Amino acid sequence: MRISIIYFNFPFWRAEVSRIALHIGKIKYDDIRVDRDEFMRARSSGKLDNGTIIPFHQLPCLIVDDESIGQTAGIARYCGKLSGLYPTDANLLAAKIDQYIDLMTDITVLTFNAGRDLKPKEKIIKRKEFFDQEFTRKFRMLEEHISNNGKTIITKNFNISDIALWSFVNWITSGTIDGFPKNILKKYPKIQKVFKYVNELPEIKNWVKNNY
Ligand SMILES: N[C@@H](CCC(=O)N[C@@H](CS)C(=O)NCC(=O)O)C(=O)O
Repeated sequence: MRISIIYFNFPFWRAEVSRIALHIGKIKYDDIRVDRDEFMRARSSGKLDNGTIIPFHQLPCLIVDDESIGQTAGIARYCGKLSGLYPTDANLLAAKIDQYIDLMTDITVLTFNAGRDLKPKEKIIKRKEFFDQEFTRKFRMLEEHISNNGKTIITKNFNISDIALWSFVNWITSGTIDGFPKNILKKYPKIQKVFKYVNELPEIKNWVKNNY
């Protein structure tokens, strides 16, 4: 079986969760990175320049043999199953994991859309307001529902949602999102602990060393 993950050449969580799951699971795959120009062509045609189909004209995209699969969460589940980081026979645990990945997807979409069509001055006001209100409301809910074990989102179970959260936190604390302060984690001790636990894993350190 030949696996590829297609995304841009940067470590955004939508692709990182699957790239890192496969890395941890020692599953061989092609880590294909496309530039913006090629993506813009694929966005309009639904195909990469070499003819690879990109369903829904969005990235990330997973290729298994000659089948193309879109959507971050579905790709992450597939890669998680191959890597032992997502259950294949525990439906309730699977649903618990899914809810966190889907929440991160919701917050991501809200973040990209906040103030999107406004002029720069109004945009920054809107984005600060978004951070203070809707983002904080959702992020608090995430904090509230994380386990108290100081390591993982779900008690006794390291899985793709922990990798997604680690990468998601890297993004929101990167200082690159308009209207977001850098010290976001201060008020979120449980999220901080999950981040720290994942950040210290040897496989993650190794990934960071080789890719960032
Ligand atoms: N629902 C999709 C959204 C993916 C998405 O929006 N990807 C961006 C790049 S990070 C993209 O392809 N945007 C172009 C578009 O939506 O047309 C997912 O969760 O994977």
